[in-house]
Amino acid sequence: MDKLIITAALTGAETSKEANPNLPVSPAEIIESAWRCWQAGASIVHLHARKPDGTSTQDPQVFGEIISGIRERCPGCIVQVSTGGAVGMTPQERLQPVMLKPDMATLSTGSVNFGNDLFVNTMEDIRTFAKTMVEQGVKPEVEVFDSGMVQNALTLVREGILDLPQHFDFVLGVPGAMPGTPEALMFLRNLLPEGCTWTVAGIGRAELPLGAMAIILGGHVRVGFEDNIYYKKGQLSQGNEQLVQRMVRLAAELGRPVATPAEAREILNIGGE
Ligand code: KMH
Ligand code: ZN
Repeated sequence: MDKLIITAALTGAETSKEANPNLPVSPAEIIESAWRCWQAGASIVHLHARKPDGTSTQDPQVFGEIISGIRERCPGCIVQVSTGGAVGMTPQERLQPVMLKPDMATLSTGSVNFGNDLFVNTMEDIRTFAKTMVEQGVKPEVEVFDSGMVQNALTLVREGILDLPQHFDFVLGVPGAMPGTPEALMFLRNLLPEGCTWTVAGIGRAELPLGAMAIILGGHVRVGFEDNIYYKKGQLSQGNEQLVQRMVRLAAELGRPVATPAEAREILNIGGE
């Protein structure tokens, strides 16, 4: 079994400081949170950016500031930008941070209800996103909110746009998408072709149990305020690093070593440092 890759999803697009005052929002706060998570054992940071008023942005200048700060303070850490952005953004807007050549970028391979909103990804847009990532040398993380998204990713493989093995992230527990249950995780994992890697992002209270399952099953784990702002019921997390530290402890208890960023690069076949 590979060593465990922990991703810290630091900010997201939907969470607010009103919900958890410890949410990192400004570039300086995001860089500091990335450093703490990297120190705690995260090898990937998944990034969203915000405007000074707290609303979501895909502005490459803001992403550029965050990425260069993280590269300086967390050498080797794998930088993954969101191309999901926030619901309602145009595809062109969402794709912008890929041009900064981060190590990775998310690639949502389908459309889904997202609470009261719709998260729209047409096949044409998915192809454009995937081709752009390949052209820029950016490794995709295929974001799966619903099972058809695995099928769409495999369509891209058949079309020769993506190759195998790919790396997947199962985001489970978004209202309107697949639930944060063990059955949903097993179902999705069993759809993947041999050799593909996967991580799980359990939303809210699903974060901890699905993380534990992934540790046991040989998958990887994503934690952080994008997915969950609580440490436990009724208790807000003091920082993203607290959620990373818990996964590190759990992995130690379950006998699964945690990957360094260099080891994570090897597992995911990402060059450079
Ligand atoms: N904010 C969601 C609508 C991603 O980062 O690529 C999409 C999202 C996925 O967060
Ligand atoms: Zn995201």
